[in-house]
Amino acid sequence: HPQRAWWKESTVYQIYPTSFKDSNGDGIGDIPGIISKLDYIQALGVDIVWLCPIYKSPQVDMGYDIADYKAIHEPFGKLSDVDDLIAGLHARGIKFLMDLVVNHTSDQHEWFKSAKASKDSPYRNFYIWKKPRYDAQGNRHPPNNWSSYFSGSAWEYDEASDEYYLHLFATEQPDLNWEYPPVRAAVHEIMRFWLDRGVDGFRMDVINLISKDQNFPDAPITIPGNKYQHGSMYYACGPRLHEWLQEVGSILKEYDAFSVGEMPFVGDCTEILRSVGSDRGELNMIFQFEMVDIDHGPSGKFSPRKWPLADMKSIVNKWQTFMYENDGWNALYIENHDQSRTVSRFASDKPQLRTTAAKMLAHFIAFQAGTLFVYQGQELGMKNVPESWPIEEYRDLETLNHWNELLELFPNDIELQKLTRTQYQLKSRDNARTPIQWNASKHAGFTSGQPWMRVNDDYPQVNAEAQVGVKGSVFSHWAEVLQLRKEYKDIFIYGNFRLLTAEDEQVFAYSRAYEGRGAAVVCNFSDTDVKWTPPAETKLVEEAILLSNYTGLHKDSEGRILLRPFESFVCLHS
Ligand code: ISL
Ligand code: CA
Repeated sequence: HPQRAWWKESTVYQIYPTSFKDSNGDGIGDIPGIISKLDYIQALGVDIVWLCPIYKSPQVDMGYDIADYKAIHEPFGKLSDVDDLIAGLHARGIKFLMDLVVNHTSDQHEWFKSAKASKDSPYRNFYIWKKPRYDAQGNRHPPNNWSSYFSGSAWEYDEASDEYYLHLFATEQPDLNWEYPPVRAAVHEIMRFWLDRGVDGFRMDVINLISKDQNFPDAPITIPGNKYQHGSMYYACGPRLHEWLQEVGSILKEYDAFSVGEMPFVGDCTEILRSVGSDRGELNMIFQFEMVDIDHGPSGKFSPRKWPLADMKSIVNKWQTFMYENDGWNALYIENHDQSRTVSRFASDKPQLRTTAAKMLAHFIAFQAGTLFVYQGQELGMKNVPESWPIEEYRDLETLNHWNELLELFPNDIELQKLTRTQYQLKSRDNARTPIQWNASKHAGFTSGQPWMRVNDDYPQVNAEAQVGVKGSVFSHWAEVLQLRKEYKDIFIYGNFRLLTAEDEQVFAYSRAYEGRGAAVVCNFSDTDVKWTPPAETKLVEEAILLSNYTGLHKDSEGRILLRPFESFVCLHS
């Protein structure tokens, strides 16, 4: 069995501060707003709260561009508000995680301003600078062909010094040079600053990208026709990652702090185990991306892919089994501020099916082995933005840069533009960033002013007030799910994982077991009735059902289970 640990038994609630609750009518969510909703958070039954970045920032990438690691973004509040928040959470027995973004800073950070101002600056080496390349005609080019994740080249030319700096994300997010020891010392110092202030741990942004191949080679052509190419093989889990994560890990250990690292672009469990293995002294767990990239097409996120359920099964099975057998640990998530709403993306958001689908997806993710992450609004079954919204309602630079690039490259391809718009409505990060719907009043009670981003049109029907304490609501169901994870923690936290039907294209079923006691989780991922035969050794009876999104268990004379649209239940078995 896996070793026991408090952080394995925890559920984390993720808050996107800008869209959670506005307390002063400026249309932007803030820390006092969060404090006013602590009872709501407690009612859900979570153990940890993670806040997306609240540091001082020009907000080019919604706070993932930090200008000062020890100051708070003014519209969010003051340092003393953070102290109050921590106190309010701790009083309720809830821990607090900060989002730490240290692969890059904002270009408005004092370090970068100084680095850019002069090649002799003591901060010049805090960032990654390279000479231009020139072709035979004498034209200037970036040092290599790497693309930025937010369109265009990953390099930006600096006229004054005749050098380029690296930015894997936006131009305004220069990458830090972790090879330079003072950078690491500065990161360690920032960690201690927050840990000493009472923070219980960190979610570490794109932490597997910090070590780059120092030869900075050109990336192979994976998307033909594109000027710039994905270079992740030269910096995702790069040469010195583990050395540096062990330094970070030793600080975390000193404070018994929680850590989850975000690690895109790796599907190799063995590589990930080096960061999360219990004997490694690095991180507790990481966010892998295989599951949430399942519908990304051949030319990236905004190209379509029809995904078979079998793919999702093999991804889940792979991570579940591997971490169990190798003493690692999983982070479980299907939604966050970078992913769209799963009722819309993986099930159905039709008004008559949304509630049922949201509960099915809750069972699907929550009873797997790992530490569970719930993203704000997921507990209400919030859905993607309506199809009818024009592009002007979108706010995220990823989508907007992509759209502008598309218009530039294919100004007359109306079909491609239409198709891409459909893809935004399905997968854009904006879908997860609409304000939380608190009640049926104007702007869903999120703000008394004008919200920074339009509230989803369905708020009169879908909102917290209509769900908290209401039997049968998505919120109440999630609360029961979290309760069950605690009540049956031997099974759901420490038990093994077994996929029950590898082939079936409609039903995702798995079983968790611990010393002879087990539970099956059965999920109909389709909007139609399905007949499903459980494996012979897995006896499922109505009396042993712990939780269901329908009532009763329908069987036919041959013992097949008749699952209704998106029906899902959790059932004890011996
Ligand atoms: O959301 C993505 C693009 O579709 C991902 O590639 C995302 O950029 C990647 O997961 C890294 O995300 C994190 O770092 C980014 C920030 O924009 C995201 O919000 C953050 O979660 C840069 O700091
Ligand atoms: Ca505000």
